[in-house]
Amino acid sequence: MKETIDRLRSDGGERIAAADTPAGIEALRVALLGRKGEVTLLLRGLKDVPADERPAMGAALNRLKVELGELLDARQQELAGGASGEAVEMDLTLPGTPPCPVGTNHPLVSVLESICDIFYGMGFSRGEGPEVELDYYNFTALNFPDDHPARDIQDTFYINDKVCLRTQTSPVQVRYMERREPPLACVFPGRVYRNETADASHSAEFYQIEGLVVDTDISMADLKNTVDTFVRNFFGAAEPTRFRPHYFPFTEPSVEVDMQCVVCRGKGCGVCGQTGWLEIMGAGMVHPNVLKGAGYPEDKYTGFAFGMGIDRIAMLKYGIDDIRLLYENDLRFLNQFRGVL
Ligand code: 2U9
Repeated sequence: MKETIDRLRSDGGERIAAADTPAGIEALRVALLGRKGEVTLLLRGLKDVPADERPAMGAALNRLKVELGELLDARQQELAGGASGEAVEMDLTLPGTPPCPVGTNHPLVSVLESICDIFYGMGFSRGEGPEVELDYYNFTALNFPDDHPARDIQDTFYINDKVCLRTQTSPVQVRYMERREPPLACVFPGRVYRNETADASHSAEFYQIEGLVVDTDISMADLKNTVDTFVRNFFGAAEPTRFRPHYFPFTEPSVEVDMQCVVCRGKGCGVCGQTGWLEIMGAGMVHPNVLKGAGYPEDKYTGFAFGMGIDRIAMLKYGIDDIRLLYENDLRFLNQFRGVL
């Protein structure tokens, strides 16, 4: 029996080392240690061993059983971890982990960047500033009279008496002028806040881009040319534009700018309210009080400024009929712009 035990030790060890799948190891465990396994049968045969040899044979057989069990466990673990570099049994028909979709810009950001690109092409640079702003920069420096309705608590989110969420990006331009001498040409994109109830065309937060050009001899003709160049580049066709007189505290004269309706080409439709025109921005010549407030010498410089809602421009270009879609982050909506913008 001693020889059988020795043979089983070396032979069993080799067979375990040669097994190359977890299922193969389980089959070996049954063949060696199972109810009818080779070691089990030897243990049962102990009764036929002479009584004086039985204790030593029993101990040797138990050691063999433990050794083979340990070898089986070690090989099983090796195969499960693939540590040996040998083939691991796996079910290739199981569905894989879906790849994490690559992120993409929000359509508002894409529109913002493509508007900026057009102005960079005309020599503008870009400025940004704080969203939490002093009442001074948001209103006073922009020539808002103390009792102007836009200062009303209805429209402005106040943090305290002197601090509010900016209602336009214009305060950034005042800060910009304070630190620079003309000539300057710069666009100022960013998020702004107004205390409004949300509906299809209003949101308490939205995106604006404003532009400012200050130099000697800047005129409304420069403004018109800049606006037309923007419209031609952004909307892709030479849509006519028109100026309508308007009032803003920070510009004089002030205008609202319309472009011919992109849907009906001026004939009148539901999108343009049958007028044939779409309002795209406000603009004007920078008010002398604003230039003076920035510390520029009186009568030396003139400038124009304009402002538009990026949401509105995106909605016009892509036929979006509800501004709230731009803030709900519904992937069914957002994914329509993947790879398009
Ligand atoms: C300075 C001087 C002048 C910026 C301007 C507008 C006209 C305008 C609105 C468009 C739609 C805001 O998003 S909106 O509601 N803006 O109509 N903004 S001129 O004029 C400035 C800005 C800064 C120092």
